[in-house]
Amino acid sequence: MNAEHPLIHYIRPSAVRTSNCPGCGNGILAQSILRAFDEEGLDMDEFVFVSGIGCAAWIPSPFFYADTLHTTHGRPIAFATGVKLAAPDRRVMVISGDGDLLAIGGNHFIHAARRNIDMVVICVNNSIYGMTGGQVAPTTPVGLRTMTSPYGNVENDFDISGLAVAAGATFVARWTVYHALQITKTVRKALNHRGFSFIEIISQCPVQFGRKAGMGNSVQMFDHYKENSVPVRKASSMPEEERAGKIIVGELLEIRKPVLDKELEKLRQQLRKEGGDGAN
Ligand SMILES: Cc1ncc(C[n+]2csc(CCOP(=O)(O)OP(=O)(O)O)c2C)c(N)n1
Ligand code: SF4
Ligand SMILES: [Mg+2]
Repeated sequence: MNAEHPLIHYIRPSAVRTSNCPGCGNGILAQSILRAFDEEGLDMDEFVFVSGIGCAAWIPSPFFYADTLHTTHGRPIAFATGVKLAAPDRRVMVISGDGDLLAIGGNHFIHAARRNIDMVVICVNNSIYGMTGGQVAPTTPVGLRTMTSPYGNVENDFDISGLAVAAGATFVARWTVYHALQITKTVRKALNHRGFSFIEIISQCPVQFGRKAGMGNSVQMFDHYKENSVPVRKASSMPEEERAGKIIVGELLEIRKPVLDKELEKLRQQLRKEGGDGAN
């Protein structure tokens, strides 16, 4: 029997062995993303996948058999912006971690959302810096003991999807890795949206987060996601105290606004017509 994985042709032949720990949520997410490409019948050659540094950053690079840019910590959106503005015909997808995109990379994130740059950004929110040994992140819940908060985290955590909405993103969604099929559907939608699309994926890091937060192993964390996720429509009619501790999932925002590369092109054409500086 041929037991070849149906998505294997999307994986770079030299990179079929994953570097992720057993039970990590990253594998589920990688499959859900690739299934979206498969179902949309998209050509990976049209895309540039960009990531920073961290376990999540390994999802596209080196695994996706496509043009991938594995950049420096915190800078994938800056590189992705450069790609999109220099080569607007290429489609851009950023896949990286919560620390990478929202701690050191937070400024790039909010300004790319504000400018509505045409790219899909998928953030693996495992509430921790996984790759470097479990340091506190801006997504780490208050009270959690981590390597850098040995007496419990005293800092408030970000609602990163809320931040994306407030900063000006035009498509925003949140799922957990328990929602593998929903992730695929949402990624397909994001791929058909023009502008800054942000998808937050709550994912388990059983090694650096689960055992420290007392959430147990990957199966127990998975059960937690299943039992505590509430669809956004239902959540909107729930009293505040019932919503506490719940993970609000679903598509949170989809609006249309001018997209940066198209606006720049319009400006260039206008300046060319007027014989101004845009002629070059
Ligand atoms: C400028 C810089 N600062 C710090 C680091 C160390 N570093 C590498 S990955 C990382 C955090 C990764 O966390 P996250 O983005 O959440 O990814 P995860 O491993 O959790 O998927 C840090 C602090 C670095 N490589 N470069
Ligand atoms: S350290 Fe955590 S996030 Fe990184 S590969 Fe292992 S389980 Fe996944
Ligand atoms: Mg992380």
